Amino acid sequence: MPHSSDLQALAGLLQIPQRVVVLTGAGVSHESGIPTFRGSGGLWRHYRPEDLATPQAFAREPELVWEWYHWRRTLIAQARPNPAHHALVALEARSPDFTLLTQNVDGLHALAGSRRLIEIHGSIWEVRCTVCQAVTVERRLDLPPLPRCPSCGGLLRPNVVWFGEALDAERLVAASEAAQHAQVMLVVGTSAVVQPAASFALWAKRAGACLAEFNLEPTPLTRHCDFAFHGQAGELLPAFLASLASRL
Ligand code: BJW
Ligand code: ZN
Repeated sequence: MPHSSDLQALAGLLQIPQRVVVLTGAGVSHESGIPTFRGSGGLWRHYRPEDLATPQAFAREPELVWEWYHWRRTLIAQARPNPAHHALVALEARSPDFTLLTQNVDGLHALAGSRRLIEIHGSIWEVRCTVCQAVTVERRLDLPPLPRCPSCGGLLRPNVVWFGEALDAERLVAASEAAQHAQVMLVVGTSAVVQPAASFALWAKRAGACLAEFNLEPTPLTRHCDFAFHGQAGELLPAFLASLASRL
């Protein structure tokens, strides 16, 4: 089925209250100066994911993995939410039933003011003890190269989900339920290749949702979408919100 790129038509659908779910990825934070993972300038072009984002890599070379996370934490600490993050806050405010599922670990959705938010891959601002499993918020940037747990002395790790690791069970259930009950699902700035996140959109579609993608380029999900908009999320989403507002 060919998809539409008519923002007004998508805005028209939301004139009637709908259960809205949004799935975001690294593309949403790109305009805040945070590199994406894949594609030109993506993090994976310089580092192999299996070297950095797996439990095996951390067991083998925790210094290297922490070095990467110290660098990213410093970069993200300087970043501010962009118009795409703000547009999603505005969409939440006008939607009676709204859930934002993000793969991003940077915390920018929360900083922008999103509240009905599930960070399915965790947060770069939390650490977890590899021994006692305690999770704590840690925003200091001057951590030692290999930070240790203040309670038990165990090695700390970023509280994020690496390849081969299970998503937090509660978040996974909440995200799956939201996806399966969505009437409209917006998929923004994700390459839609990492599971299970990419499948949330397909489950929503299978359960009858209208699927709309906002991305610089087509993804494996595009052919399943009812709407596909190509461009910068920071321009497309505010334009979409403006279309909604002009219909009030
Ligand atoms: C713009 C833009 C602009 C740019 N405007 N757009 C089934 C089949 C095959 C494999 C698997 C499977 N199930 C599980 C797997 C394995 C694996 C997986 O998916 N592998 C695939 C790569 C093949 N999945 C897992 O391992 C997951 N775990 C799991 O399933 O566990 C099962 C299990 C059960 C029980 C016990 C044990 C295990 C976990 C996945 C964790 C992913 N982790 C990372 C790192 C997080 C921490 C960190 O950030 O440091 O998450 S990897 C990385 O990819 C990160 C991201 O969240 C994730 C997705 O990337 P994203 O967000 O899509 O970014 P990009 O860069 O890929 O795309 C950016 C997009 O934006 C592009 O499309 C651009 O065009 C666009 N863009 N600028 C609009 N301005
Ligand atoms: Zn501990």
